[in-house]
Amino acid sequence: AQPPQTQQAPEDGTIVHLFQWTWDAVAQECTDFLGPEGFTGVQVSPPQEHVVVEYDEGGNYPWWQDYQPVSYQLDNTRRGTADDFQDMVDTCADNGVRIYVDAVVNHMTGPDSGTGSNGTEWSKYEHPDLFGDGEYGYGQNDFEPCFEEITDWDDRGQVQDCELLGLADLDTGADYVQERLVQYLNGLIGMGVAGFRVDATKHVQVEHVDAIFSQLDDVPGWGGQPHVYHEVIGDDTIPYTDYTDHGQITNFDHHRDLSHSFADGDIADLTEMPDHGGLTSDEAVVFVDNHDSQRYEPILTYADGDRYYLATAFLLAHPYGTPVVMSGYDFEGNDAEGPPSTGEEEGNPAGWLTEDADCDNPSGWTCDHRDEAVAGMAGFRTATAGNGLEERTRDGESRVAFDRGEDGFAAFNATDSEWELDSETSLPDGEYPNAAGPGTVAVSGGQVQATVPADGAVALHTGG
Ligand code: LAG
Ligand code: CA
Repeated sequence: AQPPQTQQAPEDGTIVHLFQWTWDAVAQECTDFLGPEGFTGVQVSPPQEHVVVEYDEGGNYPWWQDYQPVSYQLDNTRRGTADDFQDMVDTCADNGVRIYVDAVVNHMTGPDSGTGSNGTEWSKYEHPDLFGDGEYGYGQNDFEPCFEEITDWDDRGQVQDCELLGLADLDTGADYVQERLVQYLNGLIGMGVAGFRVDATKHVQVEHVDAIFSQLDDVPGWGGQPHVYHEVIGDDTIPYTDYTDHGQITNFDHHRDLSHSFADGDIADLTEMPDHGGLTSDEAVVFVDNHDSQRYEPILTYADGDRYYLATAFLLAHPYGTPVVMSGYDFEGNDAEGPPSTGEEEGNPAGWLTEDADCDNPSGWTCDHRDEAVAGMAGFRTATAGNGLEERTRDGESRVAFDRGEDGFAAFNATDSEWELDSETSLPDGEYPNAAGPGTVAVSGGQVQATVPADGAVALHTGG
Protein backbone atom coordinates (compact mmCIF):
# COMPACT_ATOMS: atom_id res chain seq x y z
CA ALA A 1 0.00 0.00 0.00
CA GLN A 2 1.17 3.52 -0.77
CA PRO A 3 1.29 6.08 2.02
CA PRO A 4 -0.69 9.25 1.46
CA GLN A 5 1.08 11.71 -0.86
CA THR A 6 -0.15 14.81 0.94
CA GLN A 7 1.80 14.09 4.11
CA GLN A 8 4.20 16.63 5.54
CA ALA A 9 7.98 16.43 5.41
CA PRO A 10 9.18 13.83 7.93
CA GLU A 11 11.21 16.49 9.78
CA ASP A 12 7.98 18.31 10.61
CA GLY A 13 6.31 15.33 12.22
CA THR A 14 6.39 13.60 15.59
CA ILE A 15 8.26 10.36 16.20
CA VAL A 16 7.58 8.02 19.13
CA HIS A 17 10.29 5.71 20.37
CA LEU A 18 8.37 2.55 21.21
CA PHE A 19 11.34 1.18 23.11
CA GLN A 20 11.45 -2.61 23.13
CA TRP A 21 7.94 -2.99 21.70
CA THR A 22 7.26 -6.13 19.68
CA TRP A 23 6.56 -5.78 15.97
CA ASP A 24 2.98 -6.99 16.43
CA ALA A 25 2.32 -4.45 19.15
CA VAL A 26 3.81 -1.58 17.11
CA ALA A 27 1.59 -2.52 14.15
CA GLN A 28 -1.48 -2.53 16.38
CA GLU A 29 -0.55 0.84 17.87
CA CYS A 30 -0.11 2.37 14.39
CA THR A 31 -3.65 1.27 13.58
CA ASP A 32 -5.34 2.03 16.90
CA PHE A 33 -3.66 5.23 17.93
CA LEU A 34 -0.61 6.65 16.16
CA GLY A 35 -2.07 6.97 12.67
CA PRO A 36 -5.41 8.42 13.82
CA GLU A 37 -3.69 10.90 16.18
CA GLY A 38 -1.24 12.12 13.53
CA PHE A 39 2.03 10.72 14.86
CA THR A 40 4.26 10.34 11.80
CA GLY A 41 6.98 7.91 12.87
CA VAL A 42 7.96 5.13 15.24
CA GLN A 43 11.56 4.49 16.25
CA VAL A 44 11.83 0.77 16.98
CA SER A 45 14.54 -1.07 18.89
CA PRO A 46 17.32 -2.64 16.80
CA PRO A 47 15.78 -5.36 14.61
CA GLN A 48 18.83 -7.46 13.80
CA GLU A 49 19.88 -10.75 15.42
CA HIS A 50 21.27 -9.95 18.86
CA VAL A 51 23.26 -11.65 21.58
CA VAL A 52 21.38 -13.51 24.29
CA VAL A 53 22.73 -12.68 27.74
CA GLU A 54 21.04 -14.16 30.77
CA TYR A 55 21.95 -11.43 33.18
CA ASP A 56 21.08 -12.88 36.53
CA GLU A 57 19.47 -15.95 38.02
CA GLY A 58 15.88 -16.34 36.99
CA GLY A 59 16.34 -15.26 33.38
CA ASN A 60 16.44 -11.49 33.12
CA TYR A 61 17.47 -10.74 29.54
CA PRO A 62 18.59 -7.09 29.60
CA TRP A 63 17.28 -4.66 27.01
CA TRP A 64 20.81 -3.91 25.89
CA GLN A 65 21.19 -7.29 24.21
CA ASP A 66 19.85 -5.52 21.13
CA TYR A 67 22.89 -3.23 20.86
CA GLN A 68 25.15 -6.23 20.24
CA PRO A 69 24.49 -7.45 16.69
CA VAL A 70 25.33 -11.06 15.95
CA SER A 71 24.25 -10.77 12.30
CA TYR A 72 21.86 -8.69 10.17
CA GLN A 73 19.23 -11.43 10.09
CA LEU A 74 15.79 -10.19 11.10
CA ASP A 75 14.21 -13.49 12.00
CA ASN A 76 13.51 -14.49 15.59
CA THR A 77 14.58 -11.57 17.68
CA ARG A 78 12.83 -11.28 21.04
CA ARG A 79 10.36 -8.94 19.29
CA GLY A 80 9.19 -11.25 16.54
CA THR A 81 9.97 -12.78 13.17
CA ALA A 82 11.03 -11.19 9.88
CA ASP A 83 7.45 -11.64 8.65
CA ASP A 84 6.14 -9.84 11.73
CA PHE A 85 8.60 -7.03 10.99
CA GLN A 86 7.39 -6.72 7.39
CA ASP A 87 3.76 -6.74 8.52
CA MET A 88 4.54 -3.93 10.96
CA VAL A 89 6.20 -1.77 8.32
CA ASP A 90 3.26 -2.29 5.93
CA THR A 91 0.56 -1.73 8.54
CA CYS A 92 2.20 1.43 9.83
CA ALA A 93 2.68 2.79 6.28
CA ASP A 94 -1.01 2.15 5.60
CA ASN A 95 -1.69 4.40 8.57
CA GLY A 96 0.74 7.12 7.47
CA VAL A 97 3.39 6.16 10.04
CA ARG A 98 7.04 5.66 9.09
CA ILE A 99 9.22 3.04 10.75
CA TYR A 100 12.64 4.26 11.90
CA VAL A 101 15.16 1.50 12.57
CA ASP A 102 17.78 1.94 15.27
CA ALA A 103 20.79 0.96 13.15
CA VAL A 104 23.87 -0.36 14.92
CA VAL A 105 26.73 0.22 12.48
CA ASN A 106 29.76 0.88 14.69
CA HIS A 107 30.20 -2.47 16.34
CA MET A 108 29.15 -6.06 16.91
CA THR A 109 29.41 -8.07 20.14
CA GLY A 110 31.21 -7.75 23.48
CA PRO A 111 31.52 -11.12 25.24
CA ASP A 112 33.82 -13.93 24.03
CA SER A 113 31.23 -16.09 22.30
CA GLY A 114 27.66 -17.30 22.29
CA THR A 115 24.57 -18.19 20.27
CA GLY A 116 22.49 -15.39 18.79
CA SER A 117 18.73 -14.96 18.97
CA ASN A 118 18.28 -16.66 15.59
CA GLY A 119 20.67 -19.48 16.46
CA THR A 120 23.87 -18.14 14.86
CA GLU A 121 27.02 -19.25 16.67
CA TRP A 122 29.41 -16.33 17.04
CA SER A 123 32.58 -15.25 18.78
CA LYS A 124 33.67 -11.68 19.41
CA TYR A 125 35.53 -11.28 16.09
CA GLU A 126 33.79 -14.00 14.06
CA HIS A 127 30.26 -13.41 12.78
CA PRO A 128 29.94 -16.09 10.13
CA ASP A 129 26.51 -15.57 8.58
CA LEU A 130 25.42 -11.95 8.30
CA PHE A 131 22.33 -12.46 6.15
CA GLY A 132 21.27 -16.03 6.85
CA ASP A 133 22.32 -17.36 3.44
CA GLY A 134 25.87 -18.34 4.40
CA GLU A 135 27.33 -15.92 1.86
CA TYR A 136 28.85 -13.15 3.95
CA GLY A 137 30.51 -12.96 7.34
CA TYR A 138 32.85 -10.80 9.38
CA GLY A 139 36.22 -12.13 10.57
CA GLN A 140 39.05 -10.67 12.60
CA ASN A 141 40.26 -8.53 9.63
CA ASP A 142 36.95 -6.72 9.41
CA PHE A 143 37.48 -5.03 12.77
CA GLU A 144 39.58 -2.01 13.71
CA PRO A 145 42.92 -3.31 14.93
CA CYS A 146 42.89 -1.38 18.21
CA PHE A 147 41.11 -4.25 20.00
CA GLU A 148 40.97 -2.34 23.27
CA GLU A 149 38.25 -0.48 25.10
CA ILE A 150 38.05 3.31 24.78
CA THR A 151 39.53 4.89 27.91
CA ASP A 152 40.57 8.40 26.82
CA TRP A 153 37.50 10.23 25.58
CA ASP A 154 39.57 13.31 24.71
CA ASP A 155 41.44 11.29 22.08
CA ARG A 156 39.47 11.39 18.86
CA GLY A 157 41.42 8.50 17.35
CA GLN A 158 40.60 6.27 20.32
CA VAL A 159 36.95 7.23 20.43
CA GLN A 160 36.53 6.21 16.79
CA ASP A 161 39.00 3.33 16.32
CA CYS A 162 38.81 1.52 19.65
CA GLU A 163 36.03 -0.40 21.37
CA LEU A 164 33.03 1.40 22.86
CA LEU A 165 32.26 -0.52 26.08
CA GLY A 166 34.49 -3.33 24.80
CA LEU A 167 32.26 -3.95 21.75
CA ALA A 168 34.11 -5.31 18.67
CA ASP A 169 34.62 -2.19 16.53
CA LEU A 170 33.96 -2.66 12.83
CA ASP A 171 36.50 -1.42 10.30
CA THR A 172 33.96 0.95 8.81
CA GLY A 173 36.59 2.37 6.44
CA ALA A 174 36.89 -0.91 4.55
CA ASP A 175 34.92 -1.38 1.31
CA TYR A 176 33.77 -4.84 2.34
CA VAL A 177 32.35 -3.67 5.68
CA GLN A 178 30.70 -0.66 4.05
CA GLU A 179 29.10 -2.96 1.47
CA ARG A 180 27.67 -5.21 4.18
CA LEU A 181 26.29 -2.27 6.14
CA VAL A 182 24.74 -0.79 3.00
CA GLN A 183 23.31 -4.22 2.18
CA TYR A 184 21.67 -4.34 5.62
CA LEU A 185 20.30 -0.80 5.44
CA ASN A 186 19.11 -1.05 1.83
CA GLY A 187 17.47 -4.39 2.65
CA LEU A 188 15.45 -2.58 5.32
CA ILE A 189 14.60 0.26 2.94
CA GLY A 190 13.42 -2.34 0.43
CA MET A 191 11.00 -3.56 3.10
CA GLY A 192 9.64 -0.02 3.45
CA VAL A 193 11.66 1.25 6.40
CA ALA A 194 11.67 5.01 5.92
CA GLY A 195 14.37 6.21 8.29
CA PHE A 196 17.14 5.42 10.72
CA ARG A 197 18.29 6.46 14.17
CA VAL A 198 21.95 5.64 13.81
CA ASP A 199 23.50 4.28 16.97
CA ALA A 200 26.84 5.61 18.24
CA THR A 201 27.62 7.68 15.13
CA LYS A 202 30.24 9.66 17.05
CA HIS A 203 32.30 6.47 17.11
CA VAL A 204 32.28 6.22 13.32
CA GLN A 205 34.61 8.48 11.30
CA VAL A 206 32.81 11.19 9.32
CA GLU A 207 34.19 9.92 5.98
CA HIS A 208 32.90 6.45 6.75
CA VAL A 209 29.46 7.78 7.59
CA ASP A 210 29.52 9.65 4.29
CA ALA A 211 30.55 6.55 2.35
CA ILE A 212 27.82 4.39 3.90
CA PHE A 213 24.88 6.79 4.01
CA SER A 214 25.45 8.22 0.53
CA GLN A 215 24.75 4.75 -0.88
CA LEU A 216 21.24 4.40 0.48
CA ASP A 217 18.32 3.71 -1.85
CA ASP A 218 15.23 5.87 -2.04
CA VAL A 219 12.33 4.66 0.07
CA PRO A 220 9.69 2.97 -2.09
CA GLY A 221 6.26 4.51 -1.74
CA TRP A 222 7.32 7.48 0.37
CA GLY A 223 9.57 8.94 -2.33
CA GLY A 224 13.07 10.26 -1.74
CA GLN A 225 15.85 9.37 0.63
CA PRO A 226 15.27 7.91 4.08
CA HIS A 227 15.10 10.35 6.99
CA VAL A 228 18.30 9.77 8.97
CA TYR A 229 19.25 11.05 12.40
CA HIS A 230 22.55 10.31 14.04
CA GLU A 231 23.14 9.69 17.69
CA VAL A 232 26.02 12.01 18.56
CA ILE A 233 26.70 13.08 22.13
CA GLY A 234 28.65 16.15 21.07
CA ASP A 235 31.63 17.41 23.06
CA ASP A 236 34.83 19.39 22.54
CA THR A 237 36.60 16.40 21.03
CA ILE A 238 33.86 15.50 18.55
CA PRO A 239 31.25 18.24 18.07
CA TYR A 240 27.75 17.59 16.77
CA THR A 241 28.47 19.75 13.75
CA ASP A 242 30.98 17.24 12.35
CA TYR A 243 28.03 15.19 11.15
CA THR A 244 25.45 17.73 10.02
CA ASP A 245 26.07 17.07 6.31
CA HIS A 246 24.83 13.51 6.74
CA GLY A 247 21.49 13.78 8.48
CA GLN A 248 19.92 15.28 11.59
CA ILE A 249 21.67 15.00 14.96
CA THR A 250 20.34 14.04 18.40
CA ASN A 251 20.72 17.18 20.50
CA PHE A 252 21.78 16.28 24.03
CA ASP A 253 22.47 19.93 24.91
CA HIS A 254 18.83 20.75 24.20
CA HIS A 255 17.78 17.66 26.18
CA ARG A 256 19.67 18.88 29.24
CA ASP A 257 18.39 22.49 28.93
CA LEU A 258 14.78 21.47 28.45
CA SER A 259 14.72 18.77 31.13
CA HIS A 260 16.47 20.84 33.78
CA SER A 261 14.20 23.82 33.05
CA PHE A 262 11.08 21.75 33.59
CA ALA A 263 12.50 19.86 36.56
CA ASP A 264 13.35 23.23 38.18
CA GLY A 265 10.12 24.96 37.12
CA ASP A 266 12.13 27.57 35.27
CA ILE A 267 10.51 27.37 31.86
CA ALA A 268 9.53 30.85 30.64
CA ASP A 269 12.81 31.55 28.82
CA LEU A 270 12.44 28.38 26.78
CA THR A 271 10.37 30.42 24.35
CA GLU A 272 13.71 31.71 23.03
CA MET A 273 15.28 29.53 20.43
CA PRO A 274 19.07 29.46 20.59
CA ASP A 275 20.97 26.93 18.49
CA HIS A 276 21.53 24.54 21.39
CA GLY A 277 24.92 22.87 21.01
CA GLY A 278 25.45 24.77 17.76
CA LEU A 279 22.65 22.92 15.95
CA THR A 280 19.98 24.79 14.04
CA SER A 281 16.37 23.74 14.36
CA ASP A 282 16.50 21.91 11.02
CA GLU A 283 19.59 20.00 12.11
CA ALA A 284 18.34 18.88 15.52
CA VAL A 285 16.40 15.91 16.83
CA VAL A 286 15.06 16.76 20.29
CA PHE A 287 13.76 14.75 23.25
CA VAL A 288 13.01 15.11 26.95
CA ASP A 289 14.79 11.84 27.70
CA ASN A 290 15.89 8.71 25.87
CA HIS A 291 16.35 5.08 26.81
CA ASP A 292 19.89 5.73 28.07
CA SER A 293 19.33 9.01 29.91
CA GLN A 294 16.25 7.72 31.70
CA ARG A 295 18.46 5.01 33.22
CA TYR A 296 21.90 6.50 33.58
CA GLU A 297 21.40 10.25 33.94
CA PRO A 298 17.75 10.85 34.75
CA ILE A 299 16.76 14.50 34.90
CA LEU A 300 13.07 14.15 34.18
CA THR A 301 11.43 10.83 33.26
CA TYR A 302 8.07 9.01 33.34
CA ALA A 303 8.74 8.38 37.04
CA ASP A 304 8.27 12.14 37.66
CA GLY A 305 4.66 12.04 36.48
CA ASP A 306 2.79 15.19 35.39
CA ARG A 307 5.81 17.48 35.15
CA TYR A 308 7.41 15.05 32.69
CA TYR A 309 4.33 14.89 30.51
CA LEU A 310 4.11 18.67 30.61
CA ALA A 311 7.69 18.85 29.30
CA THR A 312 6.79 16.42 26.53
CA ALA A 313 3.77 18.53 25.55
CA PHE A 314 6.10 21.54 25.41
CA LEU A 315 8.58 19.61 23.25
CA LEU A 316 5.79 19.10 20.71
CA ALA A 317 4.44 22.64 20.95
CA HIS A 318 7.80 24.37 20.46
CA PRO A 319 9.10 24.61 16.88
CA TYR A 320 12.76 23.80 17.56
CA GLY A 321 13.94 20.46 16.14
CA THR A 322 12.27 17.20 15.22
CA PRO A 323 10.82 15.67 18.39
CA VAL A 324 11.10 12.08 19.56
CA VAL A 325 8.73 11.05 22.37
CA MET A 326 10.09 8.33 24.65
CA SER A 327 7.73 5.45 25.53
CA GLY A 328 9.12 2.38 27.22
CA TYR A 329 8.47 0.38 30.36
CA ASP A 330 8.78 0.77 34.09
CA PHE A 331 12.13 -0.62 35.25
CA GLU A 332 11.95 0.21 38.94
CA GLY A 333 15.54 1.27 39.40
CA ASN A 334 17.18 -1.77 37.83
CA ASP A 335 18.71 -0.25 34.73
CA ALA A 336 19.52 -3.61 33.16
CA GLU A 337 16.01 -5.01 33.53
CA GLY A 338 14.50 -6.33 30.32
CA PRO A 339 11.01 -5.50 29.04
CA PRO A 340 7.85 -7.23 30.24
CA SER A 341 8.19 -10.75 28.88
CA THR A 342 6.22 -13.88 28.29
CA GLY A 343 8.49 -15.66 30.78
CA GLU A 344 8.79 -18.59 28.41
CA GLU A 345 11.68 -19.44 26.18
CA GLU A 346 9.54 -21.68 23.96
CA GLY A 347 12.65 -23.35 22.55
CA ASN A 348 13.72 -20.02 21.05
CA PRO A 349 17.38 -19.04 21.38
CA ALA A 350 16.15 -15.45 21.83
CA GLY A 351 15.48 -16.34 25.45
CA TRP A 352 12.34 -14.90 26.92
CA LEU A 353 10.16 -13.32 24.30
CA THR A 354 8.77 -9.85 24.85
CA GLU A 355 5.14 -9.47 25.74
CA ASP A 356 2.98 -7.43 23.36
CA ALA A 357 2.40 -3.98 24.82
CA ASP A 358 -1.26 -3.06 25.15
CA CYS A 359 -1.91 0.47 26.38
CA ASP A 360 -5.45 -0.38 27.45
CA ASN A 361 -3.96 -2.94 29.81
CA PRO A 362 -0.34 -1.86 30.10
CA SER A 363 1.20 -4.26 32.70
CA GLY A 364 4.52 -2.42 32.98
CA TRP A 365 4.53 -0.52 29.67
CA THR A 366 4.42 3.18 30.47
CA CYS A 367 2.60 4.23 27.25
CA ASP A 368 3.86 7.78 27.69
CA HIS A 369 2.72 8.80 24.20
CA ARG A 370 -0.86 8.15 25.33
CA ASP A 371 -0.75 10.42 28.36
CA GLU A 372 -3.55 12.97 28.23
CA ALA A 373 -1.06 15.86 27.98
CA VAL A 374 0.77 14.25 25.05
CA ALA A 375 -1.69 12.29 22.91
CA GLY A 376 -3.24 15.29 21.14
CA MET A 377 -0.01 17.20 20.66
CA ALA A 378 1.07 15.44 17.46
CA GLY A 379 -2.00 17.06 15.93
CA PHE A 380 -0.94 20.43 17.33
CA ARG A 381 2.51 20.01 15.80
CA THR A 382 1.12 19.13 12.39
CA ALA A 383 -1.32 22.06 12.44
CA THR A 384 1.44 24.54 13.34
CA ALA A 385 4.26 23.14 11.17
CA GLY A 386 6.33 25.88 9.59
CA ASN A 387 5.06 28.62 11.91
CA GLY A 388 7.29 30.59 14.24
CA LEU A 389 6.77 31.17 17.95
CA GLU A 390 5.58 34.42 19.48
CA GLU A 391 5.45 34.70 23.25
CA ARG A 392 2.14 36.15 24.46
CA THR A 393 2.07 36.03 28.24
CA ARG A 394 4.23 35.01 31.14
CA ASP A 395 3.66 34.90 34.87
CA GLY A 396 6.96 34.62 36.70
CA GLU A 397 9.46 32.05 35.46
CA SER A 398 7.20 29.01 35.66
CA ARG A 399 4.24 29.98 33.48
CA VAL A 400 4.33 30.95 29.84
CA ALA A 401 2.03 31.10 26.81
CA PHE A 402 2.75 31.58 23.12
CA ASP A 403 1.25 31.61 19.66
CA ARG A 404 2.37 29.45 16.79
CA GLY A 405 1.32 31.83 14.04
CA GLU A 406 -2.42 31.89 13.56
CA ASP A 407 -2.73 28.12 13.87
CA GLY A 408 -1.87 27.42 17.46
CA PHE A 409 -1.75 28.78 21.00
CA ALA A 410 -0.27 26.96 24.00
CA ALA A 411 0.11 27.76 27.71
CA PHE A 412 2.27 25.86 30.19
CA ASN A 413 2.07 25.94 33.96
CA ALA A 414 5.04 24.36 35.76
CA THR A 415 3.78 25.12 39.28
CA ASP A 416 1.67 23.25 41.82
CA SER A 417 -1.26 25.67 41.64
CA GLU A 418 -3.79 26.58 38.95
CA TRP A 419 -3.08 29.48 36.61
CA GLU A 420 -5.96 31.80 35.68
CA LEU A 421 -4.78 32.66 32.21
CA ASP A 422 -5.94 35.74 30.31
CA SER A 423 -3.93 36.30 27.16
CA GLU A 424 -4.00 37.77 23.70
CA THR A 425 -3.76 35.32 20.83
CA SER A 426 -3.68 35.36 17.03
CA LEU A 427 -5.83 32.25 16.92
CA PRO A 428 -9.17 32.97 15.21
CA ASP A 429 -12.15 33.29 17.54
CA GLY A 430 -13.91 30.01 18.21
CA GLU A 431 -14.22 27.04 20.53
CA TYR A 432 -11.22 24.68 20.55
CA PRO A 433 -10.66 21.29 22.15
CA ASN A 434 -7.65 21.29 24.48
CA ALA A 435 -5.00 19.12 22.81
CA ALA A 436 -3.07 18.82 26.09
CA GLY A 437 -5.91 17.98 28.46
CA PRO A 438 -9.66 17.64 28.87
CA GLY A 439 -12.37 20.05 27.78
CA THR A 440 -12.63 22.92 25.36
CA VAL A 441 -11.49 26.55 25.51
CA ALA A 442 -13.01 29.61 23.84
CA VAL A 443 -11.14 32.34 21.98
CA SER A 444 -13.17 35.51 21.79
CA GLY A 445 -12.19 38.99 20.60
CA GLY A 446 -8.61 37.83 20.22
CA GLN A 447 -8.42 36.85 23.89
CA VAL A 448 -8.18 33.46 25.51
CA GLN A 449 -9.26 32.90 29.08
CA ALA A 450 -8.69 29.53 30.69
CA THR A 451 -7.71 27.79 33.88
CA VAL A 452 -4.42 26.01 33.28
CA PRO A 453 -4.13 23.15 35.79
CA ALA A 454 -1.16 22.71 38.12
CA ASP A 455 1.58 20.98 36.11
CA GLY A 456 -0.73 21.14 33.12
CA ALA A 457 -1.16 22.81 29.75
CA VAL A 458 -3.72 24.25 27.41
CA ALA A 459 -2.98 23.80 23.70
CA LEU A 460 -5.36 24.95 20.99
CA HIS A 461 -5.00 24.62 17.23
CA THR A 462 -6.85 25.09 14.00
CA GLY A 463 -7.85 22.24 11.73
CA GLY A 464 -8.96 20.00 14.60
C1 LAG B 1 24.33 3.59 22.29
N1 LAG B 1 24.38 4.68 21.66
O1 LAG B 1 25.52 5.17 21.18
C2 LAG B 1 23.04 3.11 22.85
O2 LAG B 1 22.09 4.15 22.90
C3 LAG B 1 23.32 2.49 24.17
O3 LAG B 1 22.12 2.08 24.77
C4 LAG B 1 24.29 1.32 24.00
O4 LAG B 1 24.69 0.75 25.26
C5 LAG B 1 25.57 1.78 23.34
N2 LAG B 1 25.47 2.89 22.48
C6 LAG B 1 26.16 0.62 22.50
O5 LAG B 1 25.34 0.38 21.37
C7 LAG B 1 23.87 -0.31 25.75
C8 LAG B 1 23.97 -0.39 27.27
C9 LAG B 1 25.33 -0.94 27.70
C10 LAG B 1 25.59 -2.27 27.03
C11 LAG B 1 25.59 -2.02 25.52
C12 LAG B 1 25.85 -3.29 24.72
O6 LAG B 1 23.80 0.93 27.81
O7 LAG B 1 25.29 -1.13 29.15
O8 LAG B 1 26.87 -2.76 27.42
O9 LAG B 1 24.27 -1.53 25.14
O10 LAG B 1 24.91 -4.29 25.03
C13 LAG B 1 26.93 -4.10 27.98
C14 LAG B 1 27.41 -4.10 29.42
C15 LAG B 1 28.84 -3.56 29.46
C16 LAG B 1 29.75 -4.41 28.57
C17 LAG B 1 29.16 -4.45 27.16
C18 LAG B 1 29.95 -5.39 26.23
O11 LAG B 1 26.54 -3.29 30.21
O12 LAG B 1 29.31 -3.60 30.80
O13 LAG B 1 31.04 -3.83 28.53
O14 LAG B 1 27.80 -4.93 27.20
O15 LAG B 1 29.93 -6.72 26.73
CA1 CA C 1 34.35 2.84 15.46
